[in-house]
Amino acid sequence: MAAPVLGSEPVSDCLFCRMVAGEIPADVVHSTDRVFAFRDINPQAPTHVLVIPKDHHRTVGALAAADPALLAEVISAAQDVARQEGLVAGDGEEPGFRLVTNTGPQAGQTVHHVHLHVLGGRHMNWPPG
Ligand code: DGP
Repeated sequence: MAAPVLGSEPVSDCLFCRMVAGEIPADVVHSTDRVFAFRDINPQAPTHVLVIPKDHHRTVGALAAADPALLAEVISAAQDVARQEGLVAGDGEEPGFRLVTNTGPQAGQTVHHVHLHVLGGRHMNWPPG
């Protein structure tokens, strides 16, 4: 049977589904019933955490269409991670962070289970490469 495109069932050959299932180790920084966050294996900044829904959805657009409340939970978890990592600015303070979600090959999406990159701890340039 073909793998689901918009469905939420775990996908056996999905790296991130396997990390959620505990089959592949992850440096977990945040976990709830529906959301999971772990450090990126190839960090691009002092803080580089990936925040994902535990359910499998391929892209942010697919998740928004299938379960907008879950997308809100993922964004809220990213904010919690940023706070936990000391990246949320207080009044007049310096820190900040960037949320990135790559969609499709031209944008550099390599893992087809939607994820938010939480990047911080260094000055960010714009536009991104
Ligand atoms: P993207 O290129 O936007 O699809 O991001 C995928 C990210 O996943 C990339 O920054 C590297 C990360 N990644 C790939 N394999 C692993 C892994 O086995 N463990 C962890 N922690 N991260 C991984």
